[in-house]
Parts: sequence; C-alpha cells; structure tokens
Amino acid sequence: MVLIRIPKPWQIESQPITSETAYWHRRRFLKNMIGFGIGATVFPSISCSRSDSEIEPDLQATLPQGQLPNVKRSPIYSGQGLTVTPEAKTSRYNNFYEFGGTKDIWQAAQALPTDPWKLEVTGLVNRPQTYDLDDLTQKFPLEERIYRFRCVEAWAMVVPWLGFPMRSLLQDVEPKSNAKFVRFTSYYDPQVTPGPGGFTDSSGLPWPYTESLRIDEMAHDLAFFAVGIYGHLLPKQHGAPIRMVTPWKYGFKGAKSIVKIEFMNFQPPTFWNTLAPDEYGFEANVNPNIPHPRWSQAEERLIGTGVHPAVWERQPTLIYNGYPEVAPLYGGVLN
Ligand SMILES: Nc1nc2c(c(=O)[nH]1)N[C@H]1C(S)=C(S)[C@@H](COP(=O)(O)O)O[C@H]1N2
Ligand SMILES: [Mo]
Repeated sequence: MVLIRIPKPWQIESQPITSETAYWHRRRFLKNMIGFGIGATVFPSISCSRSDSEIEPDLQATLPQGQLPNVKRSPIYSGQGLTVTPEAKTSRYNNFYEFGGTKDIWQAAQALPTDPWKLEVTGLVNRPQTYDLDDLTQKFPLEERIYRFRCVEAWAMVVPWLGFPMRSLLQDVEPKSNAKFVRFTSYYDPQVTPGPGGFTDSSGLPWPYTESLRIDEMAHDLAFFAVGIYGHLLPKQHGAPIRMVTPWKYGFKGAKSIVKIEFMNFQPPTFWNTLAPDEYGFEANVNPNIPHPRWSQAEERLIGTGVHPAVWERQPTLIYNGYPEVAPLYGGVLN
C-alpha cells in the first residue's frame, strides 16, 4: 500500500503569523522567561527539547484513525490569520469532569463507551429523532471550521473542528413555536464516570453534565456540533462521538458526549451554573471587560506555547471571543 501524505486543510491554511505579531510574541516570551526566573542562557537547551507537535505513541493510540470523507471547508471559518494549536497539545489538556478534576484525563476518558451510541432529540419538536453513530457522520453534510476556543479559566486554543451547524439539526426536528430553550445532556453512568472525587466521592455534583442555549443562539450560523477534529473522528477526551461548539461562549457551555437534546419552554438549570451561579453565568459570552470573581478575563494564555503554563504566550481576550457577528443576539452590545 502506498501512503501519500496530503497536507491537512488546517496545515495549508495556518498562515505564518505576521512579523508584528511574531515580534509581540517574542517580546512577551522573553518577558515571561525572565518572570519565570530563567534567562536567555537556557534557550539552547529548550530548542533541543521535544518538538511542539510530537505525539507520543500512548497519546496517538487515543486518536481515531482514518480521515472523515466528504468534508468541505467552511468558506468563512477557514482559520484565516489563526495559527492552529498542535493536536499534541489539545488532545492531552482537557476538561472532562466525568473522568477527573485535572487537565490530565486523556487516558481515563478512554473508558467512555461510544459504540453503539444513541442521541435522543425530544421535547417541543414536531419530529422527535433518535440518531445513531452513523447518522451523526452521514445524515448532515459535514464541514471543517477552524474556531478560536476560550475556557473560562483564561486558557485558549485554535481548533479545526469537523461537524455540522446546529441549524441542520433544527431543520430536521422542527422545534415547535413554544420552544424557547434547548438542553444538552452528556453521557453519565456512575459505574463508568468516576467524577473529580473518584468513584467513592462524586456525589453532590449535579450530574449528569447539562448545558443549555436559547433557541435563537442555537440557530446562529456559528453554533456547531463537532463529530471530529484535526481531520478524524473526535477522540474520547474531546467528547466523542458528538459535542457542542459555541465559540463565542466560554468552553464550559460546550457539553461533550451528548446523549440527549431536549427542546423546552423554560430555562433549565445547568451543571456549572447550579454549582456556582456567580462564577458561571448562564449566558457565558466571552467578554474581556467582565472579570471572573476570582481572576481577570482581559488576557488569555495559548496552551502549549511554552515549556510550562506560566510561560505560555498571552494575548488580549476579544469580545465574543472574536466573533462580534453574534452581537445582534444580545441587543447589539459590543462591549
Ligand atoms: N460533559 C462535559 N462537557 C464538558 C466539560 C465537562 O467537564 N464535562 N468541560 C467543559 C469545559 S470547562 C471546557 S473548557 C471544554 C474543554 O474541551 P476540550 O477538553 O475538548 O478542550 O469542555 C467542556 N465540556
Ligand atoms: Mo472550561
């Protein structure tokens, strides 16, 4: 068998950063290095360390093989001007509380059983549906969208998702006119998902993980269901086989491994908002001017851009995470 290496779309698309930006990052890097207590003399040893995009075999084994066929690239969200974060970084730095309270859950998440999978769509819809695994990748036209991603914890990345706009699902199930909100429920089984405290001590949390959007937010072109990433199916640590992606909102709004979608006429309670309503608002739009009660949101750190989170590159947070086209959903407010 002859293997031909075709450059992946995001590899072609990732533009070299402008010299201005490079300068800024470089300055920032030097400043951080000094702040971290190491001077320029350590540069040679750092440049000899592992390459940024190297994926070790254990991690590689968690990444599904085979490219998804029939994926077209989004003409709008093609990553213009963005540098995609290497998969070696994003696939081993995750939030998935069902499998633990640290970022290091990529191995534990392999316990998630994804085949068979059923996604039930129910509630105030004219055509309730249950999708299986094949439906998720074959029923709706797939596209690749390169989006910024911003966690409420002030780390950020740029990711090439594969999936379909939430709007496609809306057209399939036809919400009734009295449907105002939609609730997304993640997989949960206390025999499989230990939670952050381990199997013996994860009671008291409002499982299963749920999130919710207003119907008009769900209908916005940006709102997306991802079934893949970096050209292949989603690995379990990223929320296989289907997760939400709402790039103008903080990452916790994007429920992983969805088993149920319900259309309803009231705003449902959600996981993080129930735990700490003053820290995790329902709307959760990215906004540099509204600090989290425990930290500023004015800047974000790009994951994996340094040897230690303390020296990751910083950049200013953008309103709606750089997607001001959603402002009309919120009365046109741009600050
Ligand atoms: N079911 C579920 N979904 C979840 C989470 C979670 O703990 N459980 N964490 C959220 C948070 S806080 C973030 S930042 C993103 C992280 O996505 P990633 O690990 O794929 O980067 O997933 C979100 N979706
Ligand atoms: Mo997050």
